[in-house]
Amino acid sequence: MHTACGLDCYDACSIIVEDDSFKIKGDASHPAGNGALCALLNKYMFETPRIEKPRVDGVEVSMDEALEAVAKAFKADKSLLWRGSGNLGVMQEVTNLFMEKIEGSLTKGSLCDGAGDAGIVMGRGVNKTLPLEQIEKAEVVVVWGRNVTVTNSHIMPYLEGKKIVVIDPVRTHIAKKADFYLQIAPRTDYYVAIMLARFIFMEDSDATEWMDEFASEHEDFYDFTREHRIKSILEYIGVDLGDMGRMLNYLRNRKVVFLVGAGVQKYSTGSYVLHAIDSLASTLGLFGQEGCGVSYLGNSKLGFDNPFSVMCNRVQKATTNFSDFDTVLVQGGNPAASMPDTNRVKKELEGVANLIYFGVHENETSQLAKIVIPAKNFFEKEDLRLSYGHQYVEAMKKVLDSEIGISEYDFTKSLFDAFGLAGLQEESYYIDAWMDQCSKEGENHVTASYETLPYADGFGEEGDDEFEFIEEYDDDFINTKRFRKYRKTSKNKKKDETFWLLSPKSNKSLNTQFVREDKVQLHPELGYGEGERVKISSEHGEHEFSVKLNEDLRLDCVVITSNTVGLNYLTPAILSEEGESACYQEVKVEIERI
Ligand SMILES: Nc1nc2c(c(=O)[nH]1)N[C@H]1C(S)=C(S)[C@@H](COP(=O)(O)OP(=O)(O)OC[C@H]3O[C@@H](n4cnc5c(=O)[nH]c(N)nc54)[C@H](O)[C@@H]3O)O[C@H]1N2
Ligand SMILES: Nc1nc2c(c(=O)[nH]1)N[C@H]1C(S)=C(S)[C@@H](COP(=O)(O)OP(=O)(O)OC[C@H]3O[C@@H](n4cnc5c(=O)[nH]c(N)nc54)[C@H](O)[C@@H]3O)O[C@H]1N2
Ligand code: SF4
Ligand SMILES: [Mo]
Repeated sequence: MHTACGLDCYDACSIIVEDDSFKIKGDASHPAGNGALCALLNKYMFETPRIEKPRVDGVEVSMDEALEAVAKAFKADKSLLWRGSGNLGVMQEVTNLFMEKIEGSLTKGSLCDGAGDAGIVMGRGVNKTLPLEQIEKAEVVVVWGRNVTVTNSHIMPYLEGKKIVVIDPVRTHIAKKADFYLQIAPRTDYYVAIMLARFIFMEDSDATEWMDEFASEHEDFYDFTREHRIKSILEYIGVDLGDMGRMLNYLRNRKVVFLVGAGVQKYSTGSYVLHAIDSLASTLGLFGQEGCGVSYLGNSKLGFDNPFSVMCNRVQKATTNFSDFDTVLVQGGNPAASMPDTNRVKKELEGVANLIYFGVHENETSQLAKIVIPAKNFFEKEDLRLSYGHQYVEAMKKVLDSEIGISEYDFTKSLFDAFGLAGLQEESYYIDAWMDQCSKEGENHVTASYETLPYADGFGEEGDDEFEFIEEYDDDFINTKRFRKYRKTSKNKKKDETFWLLSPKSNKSLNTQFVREDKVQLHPELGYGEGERVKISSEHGEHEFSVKLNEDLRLDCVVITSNTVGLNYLTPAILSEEGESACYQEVKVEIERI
């Protein structure tokens, strides 16, 4: 039997299940797989204890009693569904249909890729996924703020035999193997892209003919890049002219793919970064060409008619005021740890009369909930999986029977029944509605918007618009007092210094699912010892961590992976300027011995 991994990951692996023994393995024949599953599925997911029994007010009850308590909670005036990304199956959204019927609220915006997505839409009109076959045909792959060996390991076979360039403040595993590595200061990617574009124009390496047809405002863009002073900006990025020259050698007259990750855009200015990278790509004429393009987290639902799209009031996901609601259903998420500004979030969640947690594992949010409903995991229910990393669509088949938990569909059905509502179709109706909109490429299903050469005819919804270059950049953060103080004191003693807080993903967890961590990674030159306990603080909060030395970091950064308990006490409850996205890395922290 076949199914697919439901975890929130670029790869969306196809899985082969041996029927009687329930042994799972990767599907070697699938274009997005190499026969291997990652350690999360081989080990950590199955070692993590499940929530087995429902609870109401801390007391274990039967599923029927728990669902009755849920129905009663939804009789209250104001209710909210806050959905996380614990499972990326499309059936997660079936609960929308109930929220619409009771005129409840949903969320808008993003904890994840929203800022970058907004930047892409500003330039290209729509965010199409770059198909794997174009990555395969590239000569040069620029891995730009994506930690591919951890978060996207099944892309690795596609990088073989290519020139690899890495742009990342951390010397990652792929950076060590790269042909060229730029260890830039965090939050300077916008400038990197603008500088590279400026040099390409200066030396007449730009794709003038392509731009005349598809991006005709290129003269204005060249003028815009010239408003940026070269010397001070290169210093700010932490590179020199030689680095830029070497970088250009990989970009000039080559088939280039940029693999851009979430790392570049966890800032208020995240949309500008993707817009600038896309503008650089246009300067090189990389759209709609074989072996070229910009791959980011694509909009996998583009082109689909979504049976779960509803008209509901929506509140911000990254800065939700939970206490505005009587009843909050948290489904497949862990806002008490994954949202920014944990001090604020916990206080807000404590102010909710009926907090319902619907998930697979215990976490910070289940600990605060009045009602806890165990969910079935993705092996135990029917679903369908799209990917933000590639074009393939997989059926997620039920391959395991379990006494534990309830599926999102059955949960929704029980609420429709309790409220005497009509209009919910059979489960298979919805799965078929998605599958029927896919097309077939050989043996595999691909998304509704799949094209082998996206943007070949042009940009925008209809494909007949031009690319719009970036033409402005506003940055409040570097003008704040805090930042100036940092600049002035950076030559002072270490204890006065502030550090960028980077929070990439870990290979033992999927966000806050599975193995949790308590470490902060520091450069050995900062003078702390392995295992030493330190307090990390920001203007938003503080938390204690244990030191792990890592000489692959820049001296102005600390790293705390996103599965670390207490990380988000340090991060700000702000939204990106475009894209309504969390800005986890818009923060500087201090280190103190304890
Ligand atoms: N094993 C595993 N896989 C996962 C996940 C997981 O938790 N575990 N999570 C999944 C999810 S939800 C997502 S969104 C994706 C995200 O996966 P990625 O796109 O890989 O994002 P991150 O791991 O957050 O960060 C990627 C890289 O950005 C770098 N970085 C940080 N700041 C900057 C910067 O200012 N500029 C540049 N150029 N680089 C910077 C970091 O050092 C890191 O190497 O991964 C998915 N895959
Ligand atoms: N500081 C910092 N914070 C971050 C990030 C960062 O880079 N830095 N990354 C952000 C990103 S990219 C993301 S995507 C968010 C993720 O944040 P969330 O969306 O809150 O995801 P998780 O924390 O992984 O919690 C997922 C929960 O879903 C439950 N679950 C799993 N499968 C199912 C299922 O089938 N049904 C139901 N009902 N529940 C299920 C699990 O029990 C798990 O506890 O975190 C964000 N938080
Ligand atoms: S978490 Fe990602 S790499 Fe691991 S099995 Fe699932 S889809 Fe594949
Ligand atoms: Mo994410």
